[in-house]
Amino acid sequence: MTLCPLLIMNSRLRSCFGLILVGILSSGVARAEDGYRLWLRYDRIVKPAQPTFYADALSHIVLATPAGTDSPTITAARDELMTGLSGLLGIKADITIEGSVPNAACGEEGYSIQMAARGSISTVVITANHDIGVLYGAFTLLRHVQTDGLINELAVTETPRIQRRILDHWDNLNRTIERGYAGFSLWDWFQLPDRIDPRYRDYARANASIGINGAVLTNVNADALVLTDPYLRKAAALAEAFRPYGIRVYLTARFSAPADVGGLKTADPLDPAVKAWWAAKAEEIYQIIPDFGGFLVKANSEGQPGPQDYGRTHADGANVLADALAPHGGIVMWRAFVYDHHVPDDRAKQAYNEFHPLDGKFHPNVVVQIKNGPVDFQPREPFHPLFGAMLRTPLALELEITQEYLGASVHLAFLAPMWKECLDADTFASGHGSTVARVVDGSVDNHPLTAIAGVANTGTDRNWCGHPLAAANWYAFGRLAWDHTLSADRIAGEWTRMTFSNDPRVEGPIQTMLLASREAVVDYMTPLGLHHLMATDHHYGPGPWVDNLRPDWTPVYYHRADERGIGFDRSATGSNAVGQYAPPVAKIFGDLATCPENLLLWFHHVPWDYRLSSGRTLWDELCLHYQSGVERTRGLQGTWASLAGLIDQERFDHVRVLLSRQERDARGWRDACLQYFQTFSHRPLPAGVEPPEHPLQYYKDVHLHYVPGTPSGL
Ligand code: GCW
Repeated sequence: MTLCPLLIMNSRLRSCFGLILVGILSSGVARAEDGYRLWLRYDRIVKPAQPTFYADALSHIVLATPAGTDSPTITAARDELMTGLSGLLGIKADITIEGSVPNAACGEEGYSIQMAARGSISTVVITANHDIGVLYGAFTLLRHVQTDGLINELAVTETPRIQRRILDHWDNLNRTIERGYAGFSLWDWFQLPDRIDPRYRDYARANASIGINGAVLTNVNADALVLTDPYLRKAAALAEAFRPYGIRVYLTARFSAPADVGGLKTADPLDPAVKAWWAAKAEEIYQIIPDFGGFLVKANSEGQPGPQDYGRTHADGANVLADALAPHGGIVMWRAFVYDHHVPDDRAKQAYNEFHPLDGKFHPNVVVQIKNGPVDFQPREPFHPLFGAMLRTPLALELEITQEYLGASVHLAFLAPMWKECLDADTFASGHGSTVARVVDGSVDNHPLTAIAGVANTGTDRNWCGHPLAAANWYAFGRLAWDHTLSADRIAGEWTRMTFSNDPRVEGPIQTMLLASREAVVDYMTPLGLHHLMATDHHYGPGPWVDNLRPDWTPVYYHRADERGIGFDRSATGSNAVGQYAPPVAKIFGDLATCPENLLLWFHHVPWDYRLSSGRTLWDELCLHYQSGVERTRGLQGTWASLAGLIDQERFDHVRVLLSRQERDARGWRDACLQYFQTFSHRPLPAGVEPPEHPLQYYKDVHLHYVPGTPSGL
């Protein structure tokens, strides 16, 4: 028999050892906040709102479905509740599974949470028609406790507004991630399907906690290899790890796959052999992954193959894949982000020009996936005109969670306010009130298939998203995908409480920082509707002078600064991109007097001395916006500094360093852009704008090497 070493020590030694142990446990090592737990930290709530009530009600929980039986998903719900409640409140809950009658109000994925008295025992009952609803209900209950909500007021029945809530991973099979700033791909393709990294389960848990129910595993700049048997088996292993959490896998389909890996001579979608190849491929995939979600396709864009290579349309291409998937219940998400080798008169018009004529021509299991704005995920864009122009086609909204154009994982930019701007925009597709959100959730045109996608910001970094505050964007995407009516404010508050603390001294300042951050980025990068001013390839720093690429890849094409003024004339006298919007919208955007100032230079070429609503000239206002962007980053630093001692040192230091780099970068953007634009405006910087630190040439000479996420690696 071996005696525990602690027992054979004398009592003095024992207490000394005990002290050391306590010391270690309470030191940074044992309590490190490395961000791995994301918003699912279940640390003890110091002063719960209703301690005795909690203890009473949450000690008995019933999970009820019509089937009334256990399953991996119900087990996941029970495990999460046990872990969560014991961590948050020290409660060991008694959780039972019961049968229930179907509840139409809960739909396919929804749930109802009610308090019920069972004899003298008060109980929380989570009811759903399917197991996944119970899991979502469990996460809602935990969020309520974690954010210190009043549990006796908890009576919720909820269903998601959009059916397919998907993360698009731009992950390559070699584990690099296009526009990924948080390490390498989570998917260890080489070791799959043998090794199931425990992280896969934590990834699925985090997604389920915010209602995400799909993951496209691979980059839209696709490798056809993923459609071959060995890779399908790897994808199947991931699907199995995610399944209890309600997450289906999808893959990107390279349009030339029938030729690339199928041995055919063509990928012409109307060729019978090609049709047969896709049908057989779908059959094979569903043998291996029975609940496979479908394909995401980027075709005839940025060098990707597509149906136009054979003189066919996007609809011809999408439909051949859709027909192959239809017998198995799969869908095609066909992207409208098209960027072909012809230089258009206005790049912002291209997607509409190609897709609007195809409205009504797609098969029912195709959804056309459209970025929020017509150019490319810029810090501010107007909503994409296609949302108002394809009533006969289900349309998915594609958002970019990863901060390709908003400072990567170095800058703080909370994106919920930006996404709300798009979701709440009125397209007038079918009269007033046809917001982008209502087009996407199907309520404007009654489409049964609805979807929303977010380009993921996850990677192998310990904290998942690189910047300790960037997970707020992953969280916000899931919450808005579930319910687009939630406010950015509420989402910021929830995330902060769960990720940091319910202490108002912490919650308030972080929430304020989050909400202010995106506008700060707009101000120091692309104020007043400017866009696409970034350096080539890595898209991190400023490059407004770049003019040596094909025209519509260059900033000069977009800002059009000259001696007269600045901005892209997209009004009726210019490219008439405004004509792609419904008349009431076109009227507002198309008129310099009514165009919102924050989109002014998107739609108009404006003289330098044009007076804005402030009474200042355009030049002065532009300069002051850049200056204000810098000042806002200083504001973020100041607010963060006030949290010293209130949050853990690890995250505090990490964010502090990043905010200081953000302020330096903001100065760089301001000084580079203003000095460059000054070569056209010939006007002095107005009072209040700090003089540039270096001459223009200094900024032109900056060359950043090996910026993460850059496809060419330059
Ligand atoms: O924003 C651009 C990116 C490309 C990306 C492309 C797309 C995956 O710079 O890296 O490619 O959009 O959305 O297809």
